[in-house]
Amino acid sequence: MQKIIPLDAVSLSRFPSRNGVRSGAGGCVAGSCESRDGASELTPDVWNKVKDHPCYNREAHHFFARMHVAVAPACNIQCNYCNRKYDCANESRPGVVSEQLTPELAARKVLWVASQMPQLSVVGIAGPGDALADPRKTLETCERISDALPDIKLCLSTNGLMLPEWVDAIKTHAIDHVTITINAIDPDIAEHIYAWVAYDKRRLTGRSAARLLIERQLLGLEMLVAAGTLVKVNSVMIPGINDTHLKELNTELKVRGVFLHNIMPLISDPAHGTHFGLIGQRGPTAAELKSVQNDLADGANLMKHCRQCRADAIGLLGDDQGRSFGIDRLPETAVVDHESRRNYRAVIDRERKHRKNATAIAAADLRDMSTGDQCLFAVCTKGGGRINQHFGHAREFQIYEADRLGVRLAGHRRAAQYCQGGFGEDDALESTIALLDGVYAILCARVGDRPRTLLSASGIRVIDDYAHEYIETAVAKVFVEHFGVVQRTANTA
Ligand code: CLF
Ligand code: SF4
Repeated sequence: MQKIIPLDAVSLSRFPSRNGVRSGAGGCVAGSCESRDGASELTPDVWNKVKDHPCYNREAHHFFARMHVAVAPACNIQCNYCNRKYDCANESRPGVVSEQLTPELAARKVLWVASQMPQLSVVGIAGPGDALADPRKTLETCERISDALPDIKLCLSTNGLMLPEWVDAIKTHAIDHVTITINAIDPDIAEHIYAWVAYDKRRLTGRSAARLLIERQLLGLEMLVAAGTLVKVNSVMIPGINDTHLKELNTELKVRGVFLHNIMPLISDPAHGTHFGLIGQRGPTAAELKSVQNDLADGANLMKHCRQCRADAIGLLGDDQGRSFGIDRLPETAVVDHESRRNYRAVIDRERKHRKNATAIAAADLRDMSTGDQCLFAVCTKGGGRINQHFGHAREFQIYEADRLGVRLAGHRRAAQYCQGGFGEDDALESTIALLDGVYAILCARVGDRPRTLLSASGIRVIDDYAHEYIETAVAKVFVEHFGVVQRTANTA
């Protein structure tokens, strides 16, 4: 294997927001291999829109943060998986917020967060209801944010019912990214997902409600694509209801030019008070979700790094800092250091080039292998695309798959944190072991003796030799080493 010289990790959490700038990695050559995330496959206009968007570009999610402002409480449909009355500060799922904002407060809060967090690149309006049920608040918020911070990308999420009426306004307000939640394009399936749809002063139920919603969603989607807006479609995977329909949906979305399709597992718990929670409708297992994603490999491009965020989430995906920015602490004024924001982007540009180079070298090593096998790896990371988190601090594991075609992000699995400040929580460890079913190895920056012993006893390798290395290169090294041993053993047998 060629030698990869690791450069200093970019410490995102310690990046100075106001004074001074860390110097980044330099002197590297961009690799030749581009993924769907890369500039080479996209027009300059589209690349400019997605380059720093943590949801639309999976590489960007290692470096850039999004912020949701909860200015849209109303909704015009009722999904059977939604209950906006329930709020728990620890709960991460769409529709949940701890505070609602006026457009004026939302814009002030964005300035405050941007003054503290140079990683902030996108502001999204994702509820807690529907962003277009009362579009005046959504559009006024966007206007205020654009005026105050022109380098922020705007994003919104909608059920699509009112979309056709607002495509022109979305364009005028420079909202380049729109997510539509479409769970089915067959009314016979969709009628089991929606309790009612309110449109034109009427409340529809059953099949006619589902048909109207689907018509409006697809019309809005086509209009947005024609207008040059990037469209992502979220679909909630509901076993026994729409799981076998997702392939047909994905094919339709590809034909209609969506940029990404995000299959989200149903979150269902009776405590949330949703219809599905109360009737015991289960969500898919990680294996079921992966199986559907594998089945869609030739369709519309899939997003696999979604964290099903709250409607008031702030920060890197998977590391919600929303509680640090409560409205009760909102300052009267906040000064954004624009130079610091520009410097952060320059550092990240250099880091990305170096990472791309290292990843290309690792990919070349994998291509030389003769195995057709694939392995799953669980990675502990705080961001920056590096293995830089202690096992005991992980509240989620990023799952990567490796084979001779490369190393790819396959999703994430949420976990209970093992380390409780001085002692380890054995129950959490037990649930983590169950959660990591099918995983070959965990890569982390450090790990304690007890978790190492118990994880190893359950058949999961625990590796902390690659602290602060790039995820893809470390995974590739372990994969090559593992199958090298397998190969040698077979040859000498
Ligand atoms: Fe927010 Fe959605 Fe924009 Fe992202 S979230 S409005 S596109 S800025 Fe992202 Fe969160 Fe998944 Fe949404 S991880 S739930 S896909
Ligand atoms: Fe809830 Fe969104 Fe469905 Fe409205 S569209 S019911 S806010 S999930």
